[in-house]
Amino acid sequence: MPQAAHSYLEGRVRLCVGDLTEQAVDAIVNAANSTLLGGGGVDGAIHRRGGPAILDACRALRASAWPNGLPTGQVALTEGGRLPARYVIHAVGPIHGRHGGKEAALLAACYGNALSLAAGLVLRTIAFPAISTGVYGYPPDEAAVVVSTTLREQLPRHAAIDEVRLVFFDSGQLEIFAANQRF
Ligand code: AR6
Repeated sequence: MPQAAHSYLEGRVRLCVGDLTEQAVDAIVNAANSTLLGGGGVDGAIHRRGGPAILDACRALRASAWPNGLPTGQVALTEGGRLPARYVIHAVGPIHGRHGGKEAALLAACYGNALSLAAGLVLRTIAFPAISTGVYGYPPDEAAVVVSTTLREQLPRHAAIDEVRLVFFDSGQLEIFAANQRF
């Protein structure tokens, strides 16, 4: 379980080290790419563990709502397949250095849009990976500022959400977040 020292906003935000795909929450957020058709990192892990139903649902989204792919900063919902989580919220994070200075706003949009989608479905627990801080190269200390500020500003609007869990792959990443957060 996360330690008390790593909980913020009256316990509504908790940090933990672990595998996102093992989180038994209402929804986990995927650090996807705009194709929605899978990739490496946390995206690959979600599709492996969740099974083909998630990819089928992503293909259906491409055939309907997002024929040209999901734009950066936007989110889309699928079922969770065989994951412990009921839903996956696919979010496309910014590639660091590729959005002409709009990277922070786009990263904030991923978190904000995922929260809004979850709240609209009356979901109570949602777990995020550190979007964009892997293959997409977003510096984790800068991401911590953006993510914590976004949650601090937006979580009060979503009273139904009990817990936002920020899941880090290793304790070093969690400590960078904790040292740079602005809750
Ligand atoms: N559980 C928790 N965190 C994880 C896990 C896991 N199972 N696996 C990786 N991480 P990344 P991005 C951490 O690269 O930077 C994919 O190919 C990882 O250590 O998964 O947003 C997509 O298809 C890092 O801190 O996502 C896109 O093309 C964080 O998750 C692209 O990568 C995010 O790393 C997206 O890149």
